[in-house]
Order: sequence, then C-alpha cells, then structure tokens
Amino acid sequence: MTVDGGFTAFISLGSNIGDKAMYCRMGIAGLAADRRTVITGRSPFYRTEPVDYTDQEWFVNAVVRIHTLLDPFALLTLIGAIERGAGRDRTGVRFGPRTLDMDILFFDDRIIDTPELTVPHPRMHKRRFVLQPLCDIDPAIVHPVFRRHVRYLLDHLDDEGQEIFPYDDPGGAPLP
Ligand code: PH2
Ligand code: MG
Ligand code: MG
Repeated sequence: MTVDGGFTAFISLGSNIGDKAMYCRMGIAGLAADRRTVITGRSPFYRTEPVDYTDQEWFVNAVVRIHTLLDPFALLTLIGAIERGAGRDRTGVRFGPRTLDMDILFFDDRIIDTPELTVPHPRMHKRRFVLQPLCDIDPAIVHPVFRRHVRYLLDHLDDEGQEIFPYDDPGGAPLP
C-alpha cells in the first residue's frame, strides 16, 4: 500500500525489561495500528550490549521504516502514547532500563532542533544497535547532517565496545 503526500521516517525500538521482544513487537504493532502510518520496512531484532549506562540488562533493538501522514511532532505524540501503553515509566535514570523506547532517527531529510525533538537522533551515528538495523533496511540512507550513508557510519564506528548479536525471535512477524 502506498499513500500520497506523506513522509518517510525511521524509528528505533529498544527494550531491556521483561519480555523485550514482545515490547518491541508492541511498538511496531502500535505504529501499524495508526491509520495515518504504514510500516514499509523492518529490520531483524538484535540482542545488544547496553551503551551510555552500562550497569543494566542487555537490550533487544530493531528499526522500522514507516510512511506517514503525521508531521514529526504528531509522530512524537503517537510514539509517546505507544510507549506509555507498553508501561514505559520515565521516572528512572537517564539512559536506564525501559520496557519500550521508540526514537525518531530520521524524518525525510529534515533537520529539527527543538527542546522536544531533535532529528536526526543526536546519538544514532555512534550506535551500532541503531546503524546495523538501519543498514539491514537500506544501507544507502543518507544522514542529512553528516552527508554520509548509514553504511559508511557503521563501517567507521570507532567504538568496539558495543556487541550486538542476531536475536532469535520465534514469535516475530515475517519480514515484509
Ligand atoms: N538505549 C539507551 C541507552 N543505551 N543501549 C542499547 N544497547 N540499546 C538501547 O536501545 C539503548 C542503550 C537510551 O535510549
Ligand atoms: Mg526515547
Ligand atoms: Mg533512546
């Protein structure tokens, strides 16, 4: 299905509490359930070493591509509602454990810098758990600030301390 006049966005999903893959699937299902948004690509799931705040459980991470009629701020509101529906509690430590985190990585090639929303995501270019699933969907996506393909950013990551492994997701939906 295609929709005229919309936008292409990439959204990361991450969970490190409880049934992590189930929470990521909830995030994807929440996007798909919105009538203004269509999932057009989905990466495999990965089991990933925590970064930034390392004293916490490993994550399950994935990325989806969507076609949406929502503007970036309406999309952010939708994502917040999906996160809350998955039991997200924002009282904990920054970068700490969460049932479901969904971040807007790219929104077409827009650059947005406001207190509520920064796009592209300000740390994505340093994170293997984001760049690898992005490359699985399309290695030729161009980062609009650095003007590099995501494949280039992945190949030039300097931090080797970010292990990621394929996650065997028996309950997962088939890839599109
Ligand atoms: N999210 C964070 C902090 N650290 N590490 C991994 N592996 N995966 C994440 O999704 C993640 C993280 C804050 O959003
Ligand atoms: Mg977030
Ligand atoms: Mg995040």
